[in-house]
Amino acid sequence: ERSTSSFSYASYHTLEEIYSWIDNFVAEHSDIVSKIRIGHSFENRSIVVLKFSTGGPQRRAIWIDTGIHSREWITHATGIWTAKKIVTEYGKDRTLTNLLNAMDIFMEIVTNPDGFAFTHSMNRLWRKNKSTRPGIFCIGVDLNRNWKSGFGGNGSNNNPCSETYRGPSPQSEPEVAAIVDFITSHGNIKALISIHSYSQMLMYPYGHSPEPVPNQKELYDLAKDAAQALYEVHGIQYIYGSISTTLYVASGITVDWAYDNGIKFSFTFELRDTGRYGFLLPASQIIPTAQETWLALRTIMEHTLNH
Ligand code: ING
Ligand code: ZN
Repeated sequence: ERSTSSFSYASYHTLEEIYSWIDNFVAEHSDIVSKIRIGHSFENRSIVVLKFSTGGPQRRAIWIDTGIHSREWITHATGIWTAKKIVTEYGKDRTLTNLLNAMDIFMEIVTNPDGFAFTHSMNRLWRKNKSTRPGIFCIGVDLNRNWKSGFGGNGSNNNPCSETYRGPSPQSEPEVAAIVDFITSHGNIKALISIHSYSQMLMYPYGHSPEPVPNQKELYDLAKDAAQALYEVHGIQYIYGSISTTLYVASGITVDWAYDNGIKFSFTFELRDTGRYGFLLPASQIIPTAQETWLALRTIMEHTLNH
């Protein structure tokens, strides 16, 4: 495809389709969107980030990642719709316009490209990346257990055959290391939002411990407002709270690392549904899911802008 006008936002797409959509999208909106290659995957695929910016060097910024778990297809689809929404709302929606006049947004749509390619070719329910190591029979590390904060703690696994295998050491995986390097060297990321599915939850640190974070009241109130804004779109209920007290204890996760590295607005979503379709959410739910998620994202972004 040579333009995004023929792209169906209401369908699921392959990696090649998404990467070609990204190139067309950047070409069509080069005034505010650019593509940054932040690294490459274990199987040497490009890891790319979309940058939304109206100018200024190293502005305060918001980071959004989707698809760190490859089987969670609704997250990539929601990310793509959201990217399109950002360019169409700039100059129209007051909140988004104010935000982009002062801050940048970074979006990593395919955070686990090798796993995502594998969900199309071989195993629709593949979660981990595709890394291999000499002498280890099983394939893949759980990229949401490979971060340095709380690495090796409860709710992560030392067994390479486990779905929550943490890997041999923090940031051992190139897909995680690329983000750590990018965010660390950027140095001005104020909010990080890591999008998963499914369960309809909006959560914040910590995952590795039930200990409340210093700004837990602020995060709770903001999650509540965001969940309310989401609910008002299609009547879908999200539960919210800290990860360890709302879902389960999980260690070495993205948002704990972000929080411990100074990103005080760190959230993780679990999108639709609550289990009827699970990871196999019908494509007919892509647009409604993205629409409601947008209102929650906007609530978090607005708060970040003003604090
Ligand atoms: N569940 C997440 C998992 O990695 C999660 C839950 C999300 C835990 C964010 C911690 C942080 O186990 C899914 N569905 O991936
Ligand atoms: Zn996940």
